[in-house]
Amino acid sequence: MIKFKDNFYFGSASSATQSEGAWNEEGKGKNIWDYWYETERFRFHNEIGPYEASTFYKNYKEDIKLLKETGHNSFRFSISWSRLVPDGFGEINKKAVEFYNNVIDEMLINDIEPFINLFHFDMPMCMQELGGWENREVVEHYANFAKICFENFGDRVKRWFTFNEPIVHVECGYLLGYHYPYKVDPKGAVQVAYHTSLASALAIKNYKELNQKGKIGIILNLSPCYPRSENKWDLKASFIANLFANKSFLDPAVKGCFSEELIEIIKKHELMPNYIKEDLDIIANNTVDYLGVNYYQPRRVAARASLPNLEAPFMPEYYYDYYVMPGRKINPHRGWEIFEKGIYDIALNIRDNYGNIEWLITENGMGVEGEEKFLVDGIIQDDYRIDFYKDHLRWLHKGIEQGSNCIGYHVWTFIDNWSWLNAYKNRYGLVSLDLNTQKRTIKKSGKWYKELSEKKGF
Ligand code: BGP
Repeated sequence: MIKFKDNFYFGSASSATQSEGAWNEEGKGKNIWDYWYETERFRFHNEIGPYEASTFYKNYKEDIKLLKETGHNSFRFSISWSRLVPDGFGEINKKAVEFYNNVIDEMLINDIEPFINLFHFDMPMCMQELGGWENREVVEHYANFAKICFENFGDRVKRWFTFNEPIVHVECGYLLGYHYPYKVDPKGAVQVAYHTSLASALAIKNYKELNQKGKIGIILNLSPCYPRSENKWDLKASFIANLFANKSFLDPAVKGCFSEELIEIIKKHELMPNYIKEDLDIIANNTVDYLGVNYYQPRRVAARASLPNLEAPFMPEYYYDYYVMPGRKINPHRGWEIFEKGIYDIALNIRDNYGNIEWLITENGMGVEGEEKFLVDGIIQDDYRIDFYKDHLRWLHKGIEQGSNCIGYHVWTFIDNWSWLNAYKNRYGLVSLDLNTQKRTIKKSGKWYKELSEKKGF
């Protein structure tokens, strides 16, 4: 049997924009997603936007009951900045304080430990109008927002995260044209990345000053990089891919500094951000207590086969090609490779290169299209999802046996929810959601997850 410690965290994760709904109710300000959907619906899958999130704002009590029924001893959600502080800074929305207090209290009554994340791709629109993460002033406003959260909820919440997958708003918002403000601006991207690391450190500083005796960390989507071969040029490609994909945020978060090799590349392409020495000190002195790791897929790379277009805006792929490994296992609905051993490689990397810092899996999951076809007697028979979890948990367990300091496993996600790029196309939940009636029904995986959590293994 694969057995985890008795105090191992089992749970799942969610985010405000994807789950709350009530996007314009009870004083909430607009965030970039609300604004973008209002102005450019055609950019959203089937024109379904965040307005149609899974109604946690109204149904949190029922949802927390379902968390209990699916074996959660912990749950991660995010606080919406634009709900709590609608103007970005200044006045606090009392209705939002009441809502998040209710959620936290309801979770605690049910013995579910809250993990709160402060930023999940959801920049308030008024802050974006100031330049978003490109502007140092917004960094300051974010740190104040974080402080407001600690002051209001930190008496009961002892596990915090400053950001979810910060590299996503850098890449998707400033390089790839996937998320608002869909700029293709490498220099802006580097400035945004640097300011995000600074914002995280400032939030950590604020947290420590309040002495609330909890832990604060950051959630990174780590994609272990694998070279096509041992050829030295493939190895170099993989080394550089790793600098951008993983070390860019891992190093400042855990070690308080940026990788020298990455800085060299950034300098070579004349992309250095504006910075001051005092801010670098803030990053150096305010590292994380623990790490959240979202793991979905590895990154396989090879030496570039062609010269990059020197006139095109710089992309990290200047240094490598993606390698499609024959025989790879794939989730065809999302197009992502499934490589369970990646979780073990992450565990050992943290153990060996990041001081064996405490960490947990904060997202891992499988989105499947057309799940209705697995419906038998009203319940989705998602055996493929159970297998997916088991296969990852085996490798995670192996990493723990070899000394990696992993304290939990959270899946993505608890209930089928709206997704940034795919709306409701792919379903990830332990609980299914009927979009017409909002009815929630526990899937086979949800029942299995309860057993897993009770037995602490399988
Ligand atoms: C992560 C995000 C989540 C979630 C998940 C699934 O990157 O933190 O918010 O969306 O991926 O991805 P998708 O919804 O794109 O299928």
